[in-house]
Amino acid sequence: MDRFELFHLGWDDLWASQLAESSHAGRLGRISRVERGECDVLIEMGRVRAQSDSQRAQSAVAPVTGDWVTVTENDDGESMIEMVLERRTELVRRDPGERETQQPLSANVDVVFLVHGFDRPFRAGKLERFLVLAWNAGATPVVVLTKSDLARSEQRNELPAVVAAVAPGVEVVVSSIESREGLDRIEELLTPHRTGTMLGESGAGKSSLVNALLNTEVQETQEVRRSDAKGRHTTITRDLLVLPGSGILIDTPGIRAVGLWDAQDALENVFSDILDTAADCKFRDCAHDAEPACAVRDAVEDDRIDFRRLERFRAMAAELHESEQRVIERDRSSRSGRSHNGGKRRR
Ligand SMILES: Nc1nc2c(ncn2[C@@H]2O[C@H](COP(=O)(O)OP(=O)(O)OP(=O)(O)O)[C@@H](O)[C@H]2O)c(=O)[nH]1
Ligand SMILES: [Mg+2]
Repeated sequence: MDRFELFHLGWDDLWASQLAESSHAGRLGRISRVERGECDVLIEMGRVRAQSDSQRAQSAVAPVTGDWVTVTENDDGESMIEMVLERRTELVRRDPGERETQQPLSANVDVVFLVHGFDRPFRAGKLERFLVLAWNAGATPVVVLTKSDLARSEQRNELPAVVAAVAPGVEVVVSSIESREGLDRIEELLTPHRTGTMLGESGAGKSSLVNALLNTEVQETQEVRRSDAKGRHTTITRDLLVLPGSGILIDTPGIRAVGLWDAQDALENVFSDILDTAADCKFRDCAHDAEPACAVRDAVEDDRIDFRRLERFRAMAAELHESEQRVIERDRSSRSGRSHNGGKRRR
């Protein structure tokens, strides 16, 4: 069985002081996969499978890939998750089933690679959404344009500039598993012992990148559909893998759509060009719609701001606002429900 040095898994002095302050009895480890309530945990002695203890309080944090945890054994000798250390960063989306809750995808990631293949059309709106998610997690986004060996030369030159306009200030890495272009840079970004995860559509080449960095075919990959380069949803769990040099990478299932959750600040970060311009609008609460003296609409007229980008910003801002309102409404009705029931009990 593989043994792990904890620092190869990302353990550091800051984590050690956090652990020292908590009361725990179990062994320390990092979650490498969660599947139907069972967690694979990497500990120094190797890999254990632990139950996410049903006896822990309902309110206890449910572990996700990337969490640091302690693991104890119950009377039957089964491994159980005892405690989840407070997360430094957390990648969350709006739960696709229950719209009014959040769903954590992974924890304690430093870098989020936004993976897009040269073999498919680029959609600015999708990248902006992934950027919001990454900034909201507290991680640094990096765009990775995969399959450069398949790109035509003008596409090879143009796409990084198109991406840079949508993601100002965000690093863009062009990569290929065939020529190994860009792989060094990805490794560098994960040094020393930093954790990266990936977001991207099925077939974008996420697992192929992981395999290329591991120099072995650990993750299953599958050819994309010929007609439109669509992937086949090959990866179905979030898997944390330790790279041979330094660094940790979490492979993820492809995602098409992603709902935003409580990400107002991150949205402002992604659309800082629009918000900087909005500072010159006459009205502080200008919606950049029909208000007089709107600096943003002026910028659209002069082609300093792309109209479609403004539309996408407004749509995402409205989505976040509506979600926030629904949460307020839900909390209000659950409070009034509680006091109503209380009244019944008194009678
Ligand atoms: N030519 C070329 N093909 C690549 C490259 N990277 C990935 N591919 C191919 O793209 C296809 C899909 O790659 P995967 O790694 O399975 O994609 P994925 O993003 O993990 O997909 P899901 O697990 O479904 O989300 C496979 O046939 C890979 O061989 C590359 O750099 N160059
Ligand atoms: Mg995959």
